[in-house]
Amino acid sequence: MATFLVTGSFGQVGSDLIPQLCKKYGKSSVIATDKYLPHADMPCEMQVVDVTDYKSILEISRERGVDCIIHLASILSALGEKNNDLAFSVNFTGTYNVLKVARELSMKMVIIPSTIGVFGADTPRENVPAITLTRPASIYGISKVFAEQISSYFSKKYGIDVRGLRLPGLISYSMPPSNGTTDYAVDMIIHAAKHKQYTCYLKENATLPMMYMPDAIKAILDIMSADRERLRYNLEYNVQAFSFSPKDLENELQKYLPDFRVSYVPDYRQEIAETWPRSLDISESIVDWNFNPSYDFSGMVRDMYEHLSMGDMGNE
Ligand code: AKB
Repeated sequence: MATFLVTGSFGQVGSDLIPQLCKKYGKSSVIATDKYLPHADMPCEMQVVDVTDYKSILEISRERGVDCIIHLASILSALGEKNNDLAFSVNFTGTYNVLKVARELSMKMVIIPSTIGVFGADTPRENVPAITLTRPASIYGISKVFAEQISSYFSKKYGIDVRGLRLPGLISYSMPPSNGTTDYAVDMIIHAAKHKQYTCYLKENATLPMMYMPDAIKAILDIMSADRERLRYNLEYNVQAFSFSPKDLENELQKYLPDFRVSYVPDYRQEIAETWPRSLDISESIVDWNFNPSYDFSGMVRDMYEHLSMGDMGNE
């Protein structure tokens, strides 16, 4: 039985992943860590670990016999633009520290999510393949290109099994996202569920790849248990379930609330969104590890709207 240490556990992905990890591998196999512990309960042990501090990750991993780190701690695109130093220390140093600990303790596996943020203005906009130009415009994107490259390096040079996938914008109701460019989508649905109008910081036609959180969690668990022999990449797997623009989401929400209206006041996040693709080629994820999302756009909006109308944000 493996022992998993999860960094950045109390963010948007961790809040949904930890309960599913506990369900699949048992509560005693999971250590949820973050820089600060929240008041919210987790179904497993919680510990403070600062990923920018190598010793902090090493000590707990050695003490507890950790053999897989799931490295979720990351400063997302919007905050990274406001605080380059923070993005550098968490995203570059933190990722390097995690890989060094994995090497030091000869861990079985490391999981590191990448992002659509690795693409840049000179990447094709539609149906982007896994291997293409990755020259991003944001420090977040640059840090994830670094994560992709250093993971391949550690994998080839030290034989560490590093796996990941390029997450698109994620939609979830358990925990609001924080400081990303794609966060508007969750915010817009929250506003609609509260019968409030919404001001969007992206342009109405800013189409981006997206996915509902249950499909993202399933994808992470699936790539973790995939046959290594079948995986041709480390982190470069594209995943998405659908693409939509803010206007598409406004129109979909009007099916539930005909009076719902959005005004569009683009800010610096529009400049980030403009460098990201509108859609991805996910064929290699399907072939290599059977990526198979179940929610389509309208199914996701219906489920989100129902949960948020029942006041579920932060409750699951
Ligand atoms: C962000 O908007 O920064 C993230 C991402 C697409 O990686 N949600």
